[in-house]
Amino acid sequence: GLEALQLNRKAQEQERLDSAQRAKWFTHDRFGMYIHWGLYALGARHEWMRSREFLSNEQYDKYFKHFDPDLYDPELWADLAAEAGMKYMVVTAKHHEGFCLWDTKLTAYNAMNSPAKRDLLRPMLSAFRDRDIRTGLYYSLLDWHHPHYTVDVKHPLRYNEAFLAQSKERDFAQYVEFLFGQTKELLSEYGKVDVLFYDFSIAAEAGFEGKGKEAWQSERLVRMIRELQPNIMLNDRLQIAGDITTPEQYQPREWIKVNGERVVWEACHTFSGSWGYYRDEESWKSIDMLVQMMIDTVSKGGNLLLNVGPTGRGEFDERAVDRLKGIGVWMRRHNRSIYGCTAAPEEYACPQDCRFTYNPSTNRLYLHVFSWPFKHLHLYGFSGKIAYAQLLHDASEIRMVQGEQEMTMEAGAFNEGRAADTLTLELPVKKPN
Ligand code: FHN
Repeated sequence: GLEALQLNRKAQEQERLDSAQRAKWFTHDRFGMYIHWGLYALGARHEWMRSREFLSNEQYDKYFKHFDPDLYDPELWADLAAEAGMKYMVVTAKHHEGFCLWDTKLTAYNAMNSPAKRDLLRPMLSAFRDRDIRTGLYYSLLDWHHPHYTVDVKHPLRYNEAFLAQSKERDFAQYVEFLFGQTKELLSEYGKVDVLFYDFSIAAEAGFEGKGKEAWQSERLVRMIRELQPNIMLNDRLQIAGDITTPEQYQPREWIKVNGERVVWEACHTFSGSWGYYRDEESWKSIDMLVQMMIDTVSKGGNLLLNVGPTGRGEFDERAVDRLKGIGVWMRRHNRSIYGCTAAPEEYACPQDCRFTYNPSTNRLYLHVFSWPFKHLHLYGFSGKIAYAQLLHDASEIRMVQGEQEMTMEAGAFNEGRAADTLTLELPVKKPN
Protein backbone atom coordinates (compact mmCIF):
# COMPACT_ATOMS: atom_id res chain seq x y z
CA GLY A 1 0.00 0.00 0.00
CA LEU A 2 1.02 3.60 0.62
CA GLU A 3 3.69 2.64 3.15
CA ALA A 4 5.38 0.23 0.72
CA LEU A 5 5.28 2.96 -1.92
CA GLN A 6 6.91 5.45 0.47
CA LEU A 7 9.56 2.89 1.45
CA ASN A 8 10.26 2.17 -2.19
CA ARG A 9 10.54 5.89 -2.98
CA LYS A 10 12.93 6.33 -0.01
CA ALA A 11 15.04 3.39 -1.21
CA GLN A 12 15.16 4.85 -4.74
CA GLU A 13 16.23 8.24 -3.36
CA GLN A 14 18.96 6.59 -1.27
CA GLU A 15 20.18 4.63 -4.29
CA ARG A 16 20.31 7.87 -6.27
CA LEU A 17 22.49 9.47 -3.58
CA ASP A 18 24.71 6.37 -3.32
CA SER A 19 25.13 6.32 -7.09
CA ALA A 20 26.12 10.02 -7.16
CA GLN A 21 28.71 9.33 -4.43
CA ARG A 22 30.12 6.31 -6.31
CA ALA A 23 30.39 8.37 -9.51
CA LYS A 24 32.63 11.15 -8.10
CA TRP A 25 35.96 9.65 -9.26
CA PHE A 26 34.36 8.51 -12.54
CA THR A 27 33.08 11.91 -13.64
CA HIS A 28 36.40 13.49 -12.54
CA ASP A 29 38.67 11.08 -14.43
CA ARG A 30 36.66 11.21 -17.68
CA PHE A 31 39.00 9.14 -19.90
CA GLY A 32 39.45 5.36 -19.88
CA MET A 33 40.94 2.52 -21.92
CA TYR A 34 38.64 -0.25 -23.15
CA ILE A 35 40.43 -3.52 -23.99
CA HIS A 36 38.86 -6.25 -26.14
CA TRP A 37 41.10 -9.32 -26.00
CA GLY A 38 40.23 -12.98 -26.60
CA LEU A 39 40.61 -15.85 -29.06
CA TYR A 40 39.12 -13.61 -31.80
CA ALA A 41 42.37 -11.58 -31.64
CA LEU A 42 44.09 -14.59 -33.18
CA GLY A 43 41.47 -14.61 -35.94
CA ALA A 44 42.40 -10.94 -36.50
CA ARG A 45 39.10 -10.21 -38.19
CA HIS A 46 36.67 -8.74 -35.57
CA GLU A 47 35.39 -10.13 -32.28
CA TRP A 48 32.14 -11.21 -33.98
CA MET A 49 33.95 -13.38 -36.54
CA ARG A 50 32.53 -16.63 -35.07
CA SER A 51 28.94 -15.44 -35.42
CA ARG A 52 29.51 -13.80 -38.81
CA GLU A 53 31.12 -16.96 -40.22
CA PHE A 54 28.79 -19.45 -38.46
CA LEU A 55 31.77 -21.31 -36.99
CA SER A 56 31.09 -24.47 -34.94
CA ASN A 57 32.87 -25.16 -31.62
CA GLU A 58 35.23 -27.50 -33.48
CA GLN A 59 36.01 -24.93 -36.22
CA TYR A 60 36.61 -22.22 -33.60
CA ASP A 61 38.62 -24.55 -31.36
CA LYS A 62 41.81 -24.00 -33.36
CA TYR A 63 42.01 -20.47 -31.96
CA PHE A 64 41.81 -21.92 -28.44
CA LYS A 65 44.47 -24.50 -29.24
CA HIS A 66 46.84 -21.83 -30.62
CA PHE A 67 46.18 -18.89 -28.27
CA ASP A 68 49.68 -18.31 -26.91
CA PRO A 69 50.26 -14.57 -26.34
CA ASP A 70 54.04 -14.91 -26.07
CA LEU A 71 54.60 -11.15 -26.46
CA TYR A 72 52.00 -10.23 -23.82
CA ASP A 73 53.35 -7.49 -21.53
CA PRO A 74 50.61 -5.84 -19.42
CA GLU A 75 53.18 -3.46 -17.93
CA LEU A 76 53.66 -1.99 -21.42
CA TRP A 77 49.90 -1.79 -21.97
CA ALA A 78 49.52 0.10 -18.67
CA ASP A 79 52.41 2.43 -19.56
CA LEU A 80 50.71 3.31 -22.85
CA ALA A 81 47.38 3.96 -21.10
CA ALA A 82 49.13 6.21 -18.57
CA GLU A 83 50.98 8.06 -21.36
CA ALA A 84 47.65 8.74 -23.12
CA GLY A 85 46.25 10.17 -19.88
CA MET A 86 43.76 7.35 -19.30
CA LYS A 87 42.65 7.06 -15.66
CA TYR A 88 40.67 3.82 -15.71
CA MET A 89 40.40 0.72 -17.86
CA VAL A 90 37.75 -1.91 -18.66
CA VAL A 91 38.91 -5.27 -20.03
CA THR A 92 36.84 -8.13 -21.51
CA ALA A 93 37.20 -10.87 -18.88
CA LYS A 94 34.83 -12.88 -21.11
CA HIS A 95 33.38 -11.77 -24.47
CA HIS A 96 30.57 -13.40 -26.47
CA GLU A 97 32.83 -16.29 -27.52
CA GLY A 98 32.78 -17.53 -23.90
CA PHE A 99 36.57 -17.76 -23.53
CA CYS A 100 37.72 -16.53 -20.08
CA LEU A 101 40.97 -14.64 -19.52
CA TRP A 102 41.06 -15.64 -15.85
CA ASP A 103 41.52 -18.91 -13.93
CA THR A 104 37.82 -19.61 -13.57
CA LYS A 105 36.73 -22.86 -11.89
CA LEU A 106 33.39 -22.85 -13.72
CA THR A 107 34.53 -23.70 -17.23
CA ALA A 108 37.69 -25.23 -18.72
CA TYR A 109 37.36 -22.73 -21.60
CA ASN A 110 39.89 -20.37 -20.09
CA ALA A 111 43.47 -19.13 -20.51
CA MET A 112 44.88 -21.74 -18.08
CA ASN A 113 44.02 -24.51 -20.55
CA SER A 114 45.18 -22.70 -23.69
CA PRO A 115 48.90 -22.58 -24.60
CA ALA A 116 48.98 -19.36 -22.54
CA LYS A 117 48.82 -21.65 -19.48
CA ARG A 118 48.31 -18.76 -17.09
CA ASP A 119 45.80 -16.33 -15.69
CA LEU A 120 46.04 -13.36 -18.08
CA LEU A 121 43.73 -11.10 -16.09
CA ARG A 122 45.50 -10.93 -12.73
CA PRO A 123 48.84 -9.45 -13.98
CA MET A 124 46.92 -6.98 -16.15
CA LEU A 125 44.88 -5.60 -13.26
CA SER A 126 47.97 -5.22 -11.07
CA ALA A 127 49.99 -3.52 -13.84
CA PHE A 128 47.27 -0.88 -14.29
CA ARG A 129 46.68 -0.48 -10.54
CA ASP A 130 50.45 0.02 -10.06
CA ARG A 131 50.06 3.14 -12.24
CA ASP A 132 47.03 4.43 -10.28
CA ILE A 133 44.72 3.46 -13.11
CA ARG A 134 41.40 2.13 -11.82
CA THR A 135 40.31 -1.26 -13.12
CA GLY A 136 37.04 -2.45 -14.61
CA LEU A 137 35.74 -5.72 -16.00
CA TYR A 138 33.57 -6.32 -19.04
CA TYR A 139 31.47 -9.49 -18.88
CA SER A 140 29.40 -10.71 -21.82
CA LEU A 141 25.87 -11.92 -21.05
CA LEU A 142 25.95 -13.69 -24.41
CA ASP A 143 27.96 -16.90 -24.44
CA TRP A 144 28.36 -18.83 -27.68
CA HIS A 145 30.31 -21.63 -26.02
CA HIS A 146 28.31 -22.48 -22.88
CA PRO A 147 26.13 -25.62 -23.32
CA HIS A 148 23.11 -24.03 -21.61
CA TYR A 149 23.19 -20.56 -23.14
CA THR A 150 20.20 -20.07 -25.41
CA VAL A 151 20.62 -20.28 -29.19
CA ASP A 152 19.64 -16.68 -29.84
CA VAL A 153 19.29 -14.76 -33.10
CA LYS A 154 23.03 -14.06 -33.24
CA HIS A 155 24.36 -17.46 -32.14
CA PRO A 156 27.01 -18.77 -34.57
CA LEU A 157 24.99 -21.98 -35.11
CA ARG A 158 21.53 -20.44 -35.32
CA TYR A 159 20.97 -22.00 -38.78
CA ASN A 160 22.67 -25.36 -38.11
CA GLU A 161 19.85 -27.96 -38.08
CA ALA A 162 21.90 -30.70 -36.40
CA PHE A 163 23.06 -28.31 -33.68
CA LEU A 164 19.53 -26.97 -33.15
CA ALA A 165 18.17 -30.53 -32.88
CA GLN A 166 20.57 -31.46 -30.09
CA SER A 167 20.26 -28.10 -28.34
CA LYS A 168 16.62 -28.61 -27.31
CA GLU A 169 17.51 -29.68 -23.77
CA ARG A 170 19.41 -26.48 -22.99
CA ASP A 171 18.51 -25.12 -19.57
CA PHE A 172 19.03 -21.33 -19.51
CA ALA A 173 18.64 -21.22 -15.71
CA GLN A 174 21.87 -23.25 -15.46
CA TYR A 175 23.59 -20.67 -17.66
CA VAL A 176 22.35 -17.86 -15.41
CA GLU A 177 23.77 -19.65 -12.34
CA PHE A 178 27.08 -19.91 -14.25
CA LEU A 179 26.90 -16.17 -14.90
CA PHE A 180 26.26 -15.51 -11.19
CA GLY A 181 29.13 -17.82 -10.23
CA GLN A 182 31.61 -16.16 -12.58
CA THR A 183 30.57 -12.70 -11.41
CA LYS A 184 31.18 -13.87 -7.84
CA GLU A 185 34.66 -15.17 -8.78
CA LEU A 186 35.62 -11.91 -10.50
CA LEU A 187 34.32 -9.67 -7.71
CA SER A 188 35.76 -11.80 -4.86
CA GLU A 189 39.19 -12.91 -6.11
CA TYR A 190 40.62 -10.01 -8.17
CA GLY A 191 40.83 -7.15 -5.70
CA LYS A 192 38.93 -3.87 -5.85
CA VAL A 193 37.05 -3.65 -9.12
CA ASP A 194 35.92 -0.11 -9.98
CA VAL A 195 33.68 -0.73 -13.02
CA LEU A 196 31.50 -3.64 -14.12
CA PHE A 197 30.45 -3.51 -17.76
CA TYR A 198 27.86 -6.21 -18.63
CA ASP A 199 27.22 -6.38 -22.34
CA PHE A 200 23.87 -6.67 -23.80
CA SER A 201 21.02 -8.99 -23.27
CA ILE A 202 19.93 -10.16 -26.69
CA ALA A 203 18.82 -13.57 -25.35
CA ALA A 204 15.75 -11.95 -23.92
CA GLU A 205 14.75 -10.53 -27.30
CA ALA A 206 15.38 -13.88 -28.98
CA GLY A 207 11.94 -15.07 -27.96
CA PHE A 208 13.51 -16.45 -24.83
CA GLU A 209 11.28 -16.89 -21.77
CA GLY A 210 11.35 -13.72 -19.69
CA LYS A 211 12.43 -10.37 -21.09
CA GLY A 212 15.69 -8.60 -20.33
CA LYS A 213 16.02 -8.24 -16.59
CA GLU A 214 13.84 -11.27 -15.83
CA ALA A 215 15.92 -13.50 -18.09
CA TRP A 216 19.10 -12.44 -16.29
CA GLN A 217 17.53 -12.20 -12.80
CA SER A 218 19.16 -8.76 -12.84
CA GLU A 219 17.71 -7.51 -9.53
CA ARG A 220 19.17 -10.51 -7.65
CA LEU A 221 22.44 -10.17 -9.54
CA VAL A 222 22.81 -6.47 -8.65
CA ARG A 223 22.12 -7.25 -4.98
CA MET A 224 24.99 -9.77 -5.05
CA ILE A 225 27.27 -7.31 -6.87
CA ARG A 226 26.55 -4.59 -4.31
CA GLU A 227 27.33 -6.96 -1.46
CA LEU A 228 30.67 -7.97 -2.99
CA GLN A 229 31.82 -4.54 -4.24
CA PRO A 230 29.49 -1.81 -2.89
CA ASN A 231 31.23 1.06 -4.69
CA ILE A 232 31.52 -0.52 -8.11
CA MET A 233 30.26 1.57 -11.06
CA LEU A 234 27.70 -0.62 -12.84
CA ASN A 235 26.58 0.05 -16.42
CA ASP A 236 23.02 -0.04 -17.75
CA ARG A 237 23.06 -3.18 -19.89
CA LEU A 238 21.44 -5.58 -17.41
CA GLN A 239 18.31 -3.68 -18.44
CA ILE A 240 17.82 -2.22 -15.00
CA ALA A 241 19.04 1.18 -13.80
CA GLY A 242 22.81 1.25 -13.44
CA ASP A 243 25.28 3.97 -12.48
CA ILE A 244 26.40 4.67 -16.07
CA THR A 245 24.34 5.20 -19.23
CA THR A 246 26.38 3.74 -22.09
CA PRO A 247 25.76 4.90 -25.67
CA GLU A 248 27.80 2.87 -28.15
CA GLN A 249 29.98 4.31 -30.95
CA TYR A 250 28.04 7.55 -31.37
CA GLN A 251 28.22 11.09 -29.99
CA PRO A 252 24.98 12.38 -28.45
CA ARG A 253 24.01 15.91 -29.46
CA GLU A 254 23.85 17.05 -25.83
CA TRP A 255 24.11 15.81 -22.23
CA ILE A 256 22.06 12.60 -22.05
CA LYS A 257 18.96 12.88 -19.89
CA VAL A 258 16.82 10.10 -18.41
CA ASN A 259 13.40 11.18 -17.10
CA GLY A 260 14.47 14.76 -17.72
CA GLU A 261 17.51 14.46 -15.46
CA ARG A 262 21.11 14.70 -16.69
CA VAL A 263 22.79 11.30 -16.10
CA VAL A 264 26.32 9.96 -15.69
CA TRP A 265 27.14 8.71 -19.17
CA GLU A 266 30.07 7.23 -21.05
CA ALA A 267 30.61 7.00 -24.79
CA CYS A 268 32.62 3.99 -25.95
CA HIS A 269 34.47 4.11 -29.26
CA THR A 270 37.00 2.14 -31.26
CA PHE A 271 40.05 3.34 -33.12
CA SER A 272 38.98 1.56 -36.29
CA GLY A 273 35.38 0.35 -36.07
CA SER A 274 36.28 -3.10 -34.70
CA TRP A 275 36.56 -3.76 -30.96
CA GLY A 276 38.63 -6.90 -31.35
CA TYR A 277 41.92 -6.80 -33.30
CA TYR A 278 41.16 -6.58 -37.02
CA ARG A 279 44.36 -6.57 -39.02
CA ASP A 280 42.97 -5.48 -42.39
CA GLU A 281 40.59 -2.78 -41.16
CA GLU A 282 41.62 0.54 -42.64
CA SER A 283 39.19 3.07 -41.22
CA TRP A 284 41.38 4.21 -38.35
CA LYS A 285 40.42 7.49 -36.71
CA SER A 286 43.11 10.20 -36.65
CA ILE A 287 44.61 11.55 -33.45
CA ASP A 288 42.86 14.87 -34.09
CA MET A 289 39.50 13.17 -34.45
CA LEU A 290 40.03 11.14 -31.27
CA VAL A 291 41.05 14.20 -29.22
CA GLN A 292 38.12 16.19 -30.55
CA MET A 293 35.83 13.24 -29.73
CA MET A 294 37.08 13.28 -26.14
CA ILE A 295 36.63 17.07 -25.86
CA ASP A 296 33.14 16.81 -27.39
CA THR A 297 32.22 14.09 -24.87
CA VAL A 298 33.38 16.07 -21.82
CA SER A 299 31.75 19.24 -23.20
CA LYS A 300 28.47 17.30 -22.82
CA GLY A 301 29.23 16.03 -19.32
CA GLY A 302 30.29 12.53 -20.43
CA ASN A 303 33.22 10.12 -20.21
CA LEU A 304 35.10 8.52 -23.09
CA LEU A 305 36.07 4.84 -23.00
CA LEU A 306 38.44 4.37 -25.94
CA ASN A 307 39.12 0.85 -27.11
CA VAL A 308 42.30 -1.06 -27.98
CA GLY A 309 42.11 -4.55 -29.50
CA PRO A 310 45.44 -6.27 -28.71
CA THR A 311 46.74 -8.89 -31.16
CA GLY A 312 46.71 -12.66 -30.64
CA ARG A 313 50.37 -12.47 -29.57
CA GLY A 314 49.55 -9.91 -26.88
CA GLU A 315 50.68 -6.64 -28.45
CA PHE A 316 49.03 -3.28 -29.14
CA ASP A 317 49.61 -2.83 -32.85
CA GLU A 318 51.61 0.17 -33.98
CA ARG A 319 48.54 2.06 -35.23
CA ALA A 320 47.05 1.90 -31.72
CA VAL A 321 50.35 2.89 -30.10
CA ASP A 322 50.59 5.88 -32.48
CA ARG A 323 47.14 7.13 -31.46
CA LEU A 324 47.69 6.61 -27.74
CA LYS A 325 50.97 8.53 -27.86
CA GLY A 326 49.44 11.29 -30.00
CA ILE A 327 46.56 11.75 -27.59
CA GLY A 328 49.15 11.88 -24.80
CA VAL A 329 50.93 14.82 -26.52
CA TRP A 330 47.73 16.85 -26.32
CA MET A 331 46.79 15.62 -22.85
CA ARG A 332 50.16 16.57 -21.38
CA ARG A 333 49.34 20.22 -22.14
CA HIS A 334 45.58 20.28 -21.79
CA ASN A 335 44.47 17.53 -19.40
CA ARG A 336 43.33 20.26 -16.97
CA SER A 337 40.56 20.97 -19.49
CA ILE A 338 39.42 17.32 -19.22
CA TYR A 339 39.97 16.04 -15.65
CA GLY A 340 37.41 17.47 -13.25
CA CYS A 341 35.62 19.18 -16.14
CA THR A 342 32.11 19.02 -17.48
CA ALA A 343 29.72 21.02 -19.66
CA ALA A 344 29.95 24.80 -19.41
CA PRO A 345 27.25 26.79 -17.59
CA GLU A 346 24.32 26.89 -19.98
CA GLU A 347 24.37 30.64 -20.47
CA TYR A 348 27.68 30.37 -22.32
CA ALA A 349 26.77 29.58 -25.90
CA CYS A 350 29.74 27.99 -27.56
CA PRO A 351 30.75 29.42 -30.92
CA GLN A 352 30.66 27.34 -34.08
CA ASP A 353 33.35 24.69 -34.44
CA CYS A 354 34.45 25.08 -30.85
CA ARG A 355 33.66 23.31 -27.59
CA PHE A 356 33.60 24.50 -24.01
CA THR A 357 34.65 22.38 -21.09
CA TYR A 358 34.40 23.83 -17.62
CA ASN A 359 35.87 23.09 -14.21
CA PRO A 360 33.32 24.11 -11.56
CA SER A 361 35.86 23.90 -8.73
CA THR A 362 38.37 26.29 -10.32
CA ASN A 363 35.80 28.26 -12.31
CA ARG A 364 37.88 27.92 -15.47
CA LEU A 365 36.25 27.77 -18.84
CA TYR A 366 38.21 25.97 -21.56
CA LEU A 367 37.66 27.03 -25.11
CA HIS A 368 38.62 24.30 -27.59
CA VAL A 369 39.04 25.67 -31.05
CA PHE A 370 38.58 22.88 -33.60
CA SER A 371 38.78 25.15 -36.61
CA TRP A 372 42.29 26.53 -36.04
CA PRO A 373 44.53 27.78 -37.78
CA PHE A 374 42.44 30.85 -38.66
CA LYS A 375 44.78 33.69 -37.79
CA HIS A 376 42.32 35.94 -36.06
CA LEU A 377 39.47 33.90 -34.82
CA HIS A 378 36.47 36.05 -34.15
CA LEU A 379 34.33 34.24 -31.65
CA TYR A 380 30.81 35.45 -32.02
CA GLY A 381 27.87 34.02 -30.32
CA PHE A 382 29.02 34.30 -26.75
CA SER A 383 25.80 34.96 -24.97
CA GLY A 384 25.37 37.14 -21.92
CA LYS A 385 28.74 38.19 -20.57
CA ILE A 386 30.97 38.33 -23.62
CA ALA A 387 29.83 39.54 -27.00
CA TYR A 388 33.00 39.03 -28.91
CA ALA A 389 36.52 37.86 -28.31
CA GLN A 390 39.40 38.10 -30.67
CA LEU A 391 42.10 35.45 -30.41
CA LEU A 392 45.46 36.29 -31.84
CA HIS A 393 47.29 33.24 -33.04
CA ASP A 394 50.28 33.83 -30.82
CA ALA A 395 47.84 34.30 -28.00
CA SER A 396 49.77 37.36 -26.94
CA GLU A 397 46.49 38.85 -25.96
CA ILE A 398 42.83 38.22 -25.85
CA ARG A 399 40.72 41.31 -26.23
CA MET A 400 37.14 41.56 -25.22
CA VAL A 401 35.02 43.98 -27.18
CA GLN A 402 31.68 45.07 -25.85
CA GLY A 403 32.10 42.53 -23.10
CA GLU A 404 30.56 43.70 -19.86
CA GLN A 405 33.36 42.01 -17.98
CA GLU A 406 36.94 41.29 -18.75
CA MET A 407 38.09 37.69 -19.02
CA THR A 408 41.61 37.02 -17.88
CA MET A 409 43.76 34.44 -19.54
CA GLU A 410 46.12 32.20 -17.62
CA ALA A 411 49.75 32.68 -18.56
CA GLY A 412 50.89 30.05 -21.02
CA ALA A 413 47.34 28.88 -21.29
CA PHE A 414 47.26 28.81 -25.01
CA ASN A 415 49.81 26.53 -26.55
CA GLU A 416 49.95 24.43 -29.60
CA GLY A 417 48.02 21.25 -29.13
CA ARG A 418 48.02 18.87 -32.08
CA ALA A 419 44.35 18.42 -32.53
CA ALA A 420 42.62 21.30 -30.87
CA ASP A 421 44.06 24.55 -29.61
CA THR A 422 42.74 25.03 -26.13
CA LEU A 423 42.53 28.38 -24.48
CA THR A 424 42.20 28.52 -20.72
CA LEU A 425 40.04 31.39 -19.60
CA GLU A 426 39.17 32.43 -16.08
CA LEU A 427 35.53 33.31 -15.83
CA PRO A 428 34.92 36.71 -14.25
CA VAL A 429 32.42 35.40 -11.73
CA LYS A 430 31.99 32.12 -9.86
CA LYS A 431 29.02 30.30 -11.23
CA PRO A 432 26.59 28.83 -8.70
CA ASN A 433 27.06 25.03 -8.76
O1 FHN B 1 28.64 -6.95 -29.41
C1 FHN B 1 29.43 -6.16 -28.55
C2 FHN B 1 30.68 -5.73 -29.26
O2 FHN B 1 31.41 -6.86 -29.66
C3 FHN B 1 31.51 -4.87 -28.29
O3 FHN B 1 31.85 -5.65 -27.14
C4 FHN B 1 30.69 -3.63 -27.88
C5 FHN B 1 31.52 -2.78 -26.92
O4 FHN B 1 30.75 -2.26 -25.89
N1 FHN B 1 29.45 -4.08 -27.25
C6 FHN B 1 28.62 -4.94 -28.06
C7 FHN B 1 27.98 -4.19 -29.21
O5 FHN B 1 27.09 -3.28 -28.66
